[in-house]
Amino acid sequence: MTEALGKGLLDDGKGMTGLSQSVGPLALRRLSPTLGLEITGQALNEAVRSLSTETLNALLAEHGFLLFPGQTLDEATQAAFAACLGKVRSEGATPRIRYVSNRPVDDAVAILPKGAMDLHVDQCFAEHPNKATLLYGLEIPSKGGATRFADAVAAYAALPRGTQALLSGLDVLQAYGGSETTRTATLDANTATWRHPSVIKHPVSGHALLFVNRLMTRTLVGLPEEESNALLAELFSHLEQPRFRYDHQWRQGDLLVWDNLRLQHGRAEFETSQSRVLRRLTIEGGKVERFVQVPGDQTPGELTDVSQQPQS
Ligand SMILES: O=C(O)CCC(=O)C(=O)O
Repeated sequence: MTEALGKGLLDDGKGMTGLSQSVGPLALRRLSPTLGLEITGQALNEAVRSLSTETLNALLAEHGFLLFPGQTLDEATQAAFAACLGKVRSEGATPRIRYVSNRPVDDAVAILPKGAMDLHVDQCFAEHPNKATLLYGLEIPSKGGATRFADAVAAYAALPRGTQALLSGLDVLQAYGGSETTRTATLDANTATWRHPSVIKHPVSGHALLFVNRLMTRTLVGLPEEESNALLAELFSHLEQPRFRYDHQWRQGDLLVWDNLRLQHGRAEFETSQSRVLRRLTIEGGKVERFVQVPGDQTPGELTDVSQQPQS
């Protein structure tokens, strides 16, 4: 139902890049063959009246991220829009607003100030990872600082069947600690961790997705340490290939909304002498479900099939 809705709005049957279409007063444009939909033509609060919550979520599942450029949003307007997508993460009755910022923003909480950030999934180290993230661009450096994405659904589908089969029985330990931005050899003693399946079912599309990311996935549970490290390194490189990636170069006034399970995200390096200030809200997710593979319905890819290699 939701996929059909998303497709119905833009599908020409040819998977064309850059295909544009009007839906009432809104102009919709694909940003790449598989990822990203730009929605223009109206201020956000009017756009929300044109697009129901169901349609917004269907578009998000279909395109991975939605871009609403040229917006002027205060905290309340951004939070009201977030509420159209699901349950906003809150602190008591107040939406949890954070500024991803390298300078203080009044008395608000500023996080993740500097430098490149490895790909990750927000809150994958907790029982219920977030469903979606909304970032709004307030101050943008002249160079660098793109938000980087990798499509974990496409990456899974491109794995060889043997690797898919191996992963289907494995869990991963997700953890966040040590460094906020890059993978470290060791973790802090008080690091938050959660064990999840290594391949999960997307709650909206039902697609399998690779639930392994460079910043937060520490081990494939049950494999010897060396084997786990080697396979994880291979999976990280597989996910980060250009064919699964998209970088969003920010402009002031962009509102970006992404599906936190299908897309892993991170950040490119930027010149920290310039301000980079983004306002962030997140949408709560639910229970994570293991993907159960139906034999024969995935296309094999090019990753070395580790399950076929002799054990040392
Ligand atoms: O700064 C960015 O582009 C991404 C920040 C981030 O990882 C997050 O908001 O979860």
